[in-house]
Amino acid sequence: MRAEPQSFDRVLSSMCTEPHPAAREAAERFLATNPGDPGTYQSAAALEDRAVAMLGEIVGLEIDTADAIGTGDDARARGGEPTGYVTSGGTEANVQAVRIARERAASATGRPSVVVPESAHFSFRKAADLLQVDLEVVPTTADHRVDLEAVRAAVDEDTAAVVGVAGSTEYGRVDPIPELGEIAASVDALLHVDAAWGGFALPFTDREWHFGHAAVDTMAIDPHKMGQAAVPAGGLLVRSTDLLDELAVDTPYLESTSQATLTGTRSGAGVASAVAAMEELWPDGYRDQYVRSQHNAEWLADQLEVRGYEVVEPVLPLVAASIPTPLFESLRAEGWRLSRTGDDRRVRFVCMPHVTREMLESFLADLDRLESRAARAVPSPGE
Ligand code: 0PR
Repeated sequence: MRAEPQSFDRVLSSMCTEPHPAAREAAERFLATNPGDPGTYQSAAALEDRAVAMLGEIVGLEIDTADAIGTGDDARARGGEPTGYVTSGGTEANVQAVRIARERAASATGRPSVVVPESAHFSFRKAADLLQVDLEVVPTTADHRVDLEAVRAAVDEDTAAVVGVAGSTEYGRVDPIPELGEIAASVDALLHVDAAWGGFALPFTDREWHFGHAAVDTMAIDPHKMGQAAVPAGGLLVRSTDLLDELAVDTPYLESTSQATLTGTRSGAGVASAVAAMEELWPDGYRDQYVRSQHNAEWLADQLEVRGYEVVEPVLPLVAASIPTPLFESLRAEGWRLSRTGDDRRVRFVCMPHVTREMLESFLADLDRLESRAARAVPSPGE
């Protein structure tokens, strides 16, 4: 096999990044372990407890490590303790959160629904399909955050969960989480927060978004995005073990008694790399990275504005800008990895840790060169 992975030096569209060296090393070391079988792979399972405890610290959820997944009866007997597990990514965390809510719902019609903003990731569509729940998509306002009035109008006795996004995929926006919690509680629904991408940046902002700030029941936060862990390492955090138990199935021939994960065999590499990255970077390394990435995003936004492009200002390190399609295509042809929003085809620049100022300068130099070439190609009026 001679293929090489892509280099990150022109990647501006991805929510993944170069893993931290310690995370890469840990991933390699734990490649052949399976935390899905904690009775056999005990050190991987212990690392998962550690991962969940550290994620809990990041999202304001105090977790007794003994209560993390894999401990079966013990955890259940204690009940009510916050917990979670390392998922394959944000998709699994979101699917499982919807599954918890569906299991919990005492739906009047027998067909529970989940209210999501239009800014929600497409994984909620997968969840709705798989779990046969209705997805009620509500609009966002001009600032790309969920329209609270529309959420109030959408919830009813069939609502199993209300979803808020803390760091949206397309615009990096944070929904008003405490208000969504109140609306969810008013109809006895759960509140799920999707912080899959934003979760490792948000602790360093002044926004109210975490378990300690609001009535959050479940949350997605992915080490394999801003957390600088290797893929696959997502996170699902749950306010209490009785909620996680909604997912548990019995595992008769394993030494552990039940399993709440969606996948069975799963890589210990993601788990180990998540712990290694968080031990290296939480909190100072993540803070420094957030500050660097946010400055880069703001600098890029200014540079694009000066050049006359319409820019959606970065709240988190993600800039969206209107760049004409032919120019977008020329940039892609030069090797720049760019992608666009679904609605008005704005180019998204995700300022992940591998995105440096030098890289952005080199991008802008290409943009200017291609732009002036395009301008020269258009005959001026009267020619
Ligand atoms: N929630 C949010 C807010 C997300 O942005 C994403 C993924 C997910 C959930 C789903 O996470 P997983 O992809 O880990 O299951 N957002 C990116 C997207 O779909 C994922 C991505 C990552 C895309 C790397 C490209 C890429 O190179 O745009």
